[in-house]
Amino acid sequence: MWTRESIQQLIRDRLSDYLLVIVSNRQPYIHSFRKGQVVFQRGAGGVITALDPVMRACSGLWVAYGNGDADPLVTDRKGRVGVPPNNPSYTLKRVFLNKEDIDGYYYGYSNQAIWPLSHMAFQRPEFYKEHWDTYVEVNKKFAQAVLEEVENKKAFIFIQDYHLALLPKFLKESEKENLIVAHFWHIPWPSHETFRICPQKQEILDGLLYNDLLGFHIRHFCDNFLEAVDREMESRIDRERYAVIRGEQETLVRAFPISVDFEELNRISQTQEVEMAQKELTEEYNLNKYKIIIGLDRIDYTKGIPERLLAIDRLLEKYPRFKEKIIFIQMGEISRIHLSRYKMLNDQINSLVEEINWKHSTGKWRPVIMVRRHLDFSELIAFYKLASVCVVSSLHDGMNLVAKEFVSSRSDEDGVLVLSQFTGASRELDSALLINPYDRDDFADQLAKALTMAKKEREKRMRKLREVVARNNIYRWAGKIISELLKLEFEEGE
Ligand code: GDG
Repeated sequence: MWTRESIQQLIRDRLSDYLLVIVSNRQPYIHSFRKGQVVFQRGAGGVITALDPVMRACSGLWVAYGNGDADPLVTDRKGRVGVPPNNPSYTLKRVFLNKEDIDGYYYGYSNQAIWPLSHMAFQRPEFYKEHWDTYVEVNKKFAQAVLEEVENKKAFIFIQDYHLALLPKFLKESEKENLIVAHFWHIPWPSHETFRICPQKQEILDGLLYNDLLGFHIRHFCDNFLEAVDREMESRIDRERYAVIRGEQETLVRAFPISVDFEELNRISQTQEVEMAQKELTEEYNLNKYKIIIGLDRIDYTKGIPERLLAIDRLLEKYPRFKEKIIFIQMGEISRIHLSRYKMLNDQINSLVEEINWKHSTGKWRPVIMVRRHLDFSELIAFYKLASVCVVSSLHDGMNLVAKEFVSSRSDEDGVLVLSQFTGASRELDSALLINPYDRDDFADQLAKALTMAKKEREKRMRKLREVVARNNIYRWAGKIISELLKLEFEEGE
């Protein structure tokens, strides 16, 4: 079983003469001003949970966009700062981007072109030449930041996500020796029918094929990627080995399903702090007498939030006996709000909540509560524990960590997970109630089934789900990728 300690050991034993570099858009630590004071915060999410301990063990380098308002104040001339700030053990190098960079690279090409292109959510991607040009420039800035620090050292470079598709190319073009480059693509890779509309498809594939290792969550996305390469690029594909060969360069394409820190979530879920939070939330939202259904997402059109609300509406229409018995709580922070599509979604969700509450409410009971504030971690776990049912209804999702967090938090082995079959997570979590979010009637039926499921069956399913996440934890994800990289190193050495 992979643990934080075993992965730290692997790094110390096998990676000691390499510099390990992680590159991502999002940074592991953010400095900001609060009441005139500089404070820091650790970033959230699976990648940071998994890779922060790895970096601490090997004193590596993490290169990321410095988005905190106090970031420039604490960094040196080259944008570097020791982190964790209270006990520095590795270097964070911040790439500072201006407003035009962010508009073109982040809001523009990454989130108006690649994001909708990669998700089957019937959102038309928008391709603008200016966005692409900025995307290229920002990828160059990241490459420069990495190369400046690597100098002539032997380095493993591990790139995160779709913001940096061209970075492998710019790194390898530097012709530095001893660079091994891996990349993990956190979102789906679309089918070729979809991908081929992208005007920059060849440049993107070309950029990614400078990687030595390219990872996706599931085999299906690897297959889609190989299909795109087959149709668009001059190359040889070795289907047995899942490898693409172009000249001297070979790219291995592998599935590594990302996960969560099961042990840690399981532990935290049993702390007094979480118990307190449960009590406070129950009081704050007056939840005492009801069965709770929860949903938690970044507010994004891929997450199927309107579909979920419509299923709750249908549930109450079809099974009125649940009236005054259940409450559905949707939590989630607004994201990418500068994009009009996200503003529209937000308005759509608000009006659906209004409508459904108006339609079904009786006396003081209202079926839907929307929680819009950022939840701290113990509140989040408290909500997972309060829930009889957790609903994940993404229209398309690379993995979906909420499903795995819910399962990890249920040390009581109770609670039902209702999970979209269009998430990467559904491949592993097949003891959940799997739904098609587009099928409103069946979705409502599955919710009814979840709400009335016998305790024995709930426990049986939850135990199976927990076994899967405990085994396939976040350290296994990182460990498998690093082990694969180490194989590459040894091949080169022989
Ligand atoms: C991409 C892919 C893939 C949300 N609100 C709060 C909060 N969260 C946390 C959740 C969870 C995370 O955000 C969301 O993770 P997901 O995996 O669901 O989704 P994406 O952001 O779309 O991530 C996805 C992932 O990359 C990893 O590879 O699984 O498919 O789209 O951890 O807990 N956390 C706190 N307060 C909140 O209010 N503390």
